[in-house]
Amino acid sequence: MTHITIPTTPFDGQRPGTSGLRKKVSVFQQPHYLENFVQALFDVLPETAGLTLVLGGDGRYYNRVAIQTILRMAAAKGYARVLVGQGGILSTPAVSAVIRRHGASGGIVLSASHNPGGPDGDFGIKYNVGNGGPAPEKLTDAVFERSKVLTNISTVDTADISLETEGSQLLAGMEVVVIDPVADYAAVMRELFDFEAIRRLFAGGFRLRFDAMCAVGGPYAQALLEGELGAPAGTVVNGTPLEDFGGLHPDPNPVNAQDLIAHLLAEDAPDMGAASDGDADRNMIVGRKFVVSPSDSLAVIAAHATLVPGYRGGIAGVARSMPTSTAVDRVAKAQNIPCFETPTGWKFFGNLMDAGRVTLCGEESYGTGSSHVREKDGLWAVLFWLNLIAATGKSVEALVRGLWADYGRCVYSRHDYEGIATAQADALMRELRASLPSLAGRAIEGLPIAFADDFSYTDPVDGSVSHKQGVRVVMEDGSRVVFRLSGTGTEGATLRVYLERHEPDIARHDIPAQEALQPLIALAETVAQIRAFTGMDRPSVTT
Ligand code: G16
Repeated sequence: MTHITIPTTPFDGQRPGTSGLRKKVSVFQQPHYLENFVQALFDVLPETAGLTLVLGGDGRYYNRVAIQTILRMAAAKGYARVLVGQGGILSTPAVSAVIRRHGASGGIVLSASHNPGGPDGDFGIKYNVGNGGPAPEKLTDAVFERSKVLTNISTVDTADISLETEGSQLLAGMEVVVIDPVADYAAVMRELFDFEAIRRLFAGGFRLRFDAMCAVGGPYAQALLEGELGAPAGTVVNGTPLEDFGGLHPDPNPVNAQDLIAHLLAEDAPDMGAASDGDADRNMIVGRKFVVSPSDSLAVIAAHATLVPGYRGGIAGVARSMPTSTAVDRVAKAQNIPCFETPTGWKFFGNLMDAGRVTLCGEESYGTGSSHVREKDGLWAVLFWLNLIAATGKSVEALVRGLWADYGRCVYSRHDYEGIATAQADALMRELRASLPSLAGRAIEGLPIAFADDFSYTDPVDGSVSHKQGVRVVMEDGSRVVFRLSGTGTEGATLRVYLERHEPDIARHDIPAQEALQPLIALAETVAQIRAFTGMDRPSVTT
């Protein structure tokens, strides 16, 4: 074995987005592409020698190749120890749990989250810091700057090592510990939830269908739900992680998890349905013939948190991303706890959690979580719902209707326009931003506009400021439309239009969302000229 230095030339555009660097697999397969990013990361980390790194991914195509490459580079960099999930597998929340429980200096997650996988799909890499959460912008910016100028990659000349059996081995003097991907995560879940009550729920005949979408959530759901909590075999479907996710698009929403929705609409539907995404940090909750919006899910969890052992002492506060509905704000107000509105991106919650200011947080993009780790956590949300159902004896639908009865319904929808030429998407946002000063005080499509702005956020903990985090047009009654471009796509640009209107009248809670939101939809078209800029006359995905 020898240490080797490989000359390289920087690649364009290795700027990590909201969740690290995500690109087509074919981009990552270019010689030295992955190595460039990893070297840039290792170069800017303040310390690596003698430390412990966590490494794992969602099992998608290229995961195994990338893991061997990173192990060799970590050895060259002088890490003392790398904890790798068996078979290279670790879900994103599990990486966070392992970093925290083992006091590791950080971890590398290999995933493109909910983006499709396989040789023609996407791959991704991101770094999580010592608190278990995604790297802050300061660090990802430094990685990007470094990636533009680095000229050498340091690695070692060794063969691949086996990741199939748990245990310790040496790689060029560095210890590689292959760990059970589920154990640490399961231990955290046992500390939070009333497993006895959930066991009784299943023993009493409660039926759950958990669709892991052939992604990394499967082994976790199988071990906990079927293995430990007594859910019948077959509760977890699509439970084996496949390199191409079996051709599924592992994004747990009603459009991509159609099969789950069909089962929950059927006459013999189970009591509850749930799905998780590629790296198991997102979740969707479905009742019998009843789909729960992620914003409502967060609000229900917050409203009943003290029924769950890990939260019995109360919650310090809640946080949601700006485009997420204000349902949780209403719960927080009633409980007299703070509610923070952050930009989109899980990393913004980390500071608030580390400072003890929030316990629960969530996003409209099917992410919910708490301070037990520093990532959103799909299975955690499912266990939370199971615990609430066990504790209250109420169905999924009854819990949501209870929320609406107490606080009114925040009618909500997101319209996505995918695959827009980047120049067109940028032009749309530019024009929209330019028009903002003229919107306040006007009525458009019969809706009086109170204000329109581009969301800025000052982190209450470290004072850092993030600008241009999404355009919002807010009506006098508080209903609103938000526009932003996705930070997670790999093809062209995606425009997201978020629509929200509060409906206090219980008699109107069953009006379909698209109908209830029609005036806001019309306003969105008028102010942003979506058709003209995108050439599309309807969204590609409506959730
Ligand atoms: C990532 C972040 C989330 C964020 C989402 C936004 O999700 O972790 O916090 O809400 O991106 O996606 P977009 O920019 O496309 O709207 P994930 O699950 O892809 O890591």
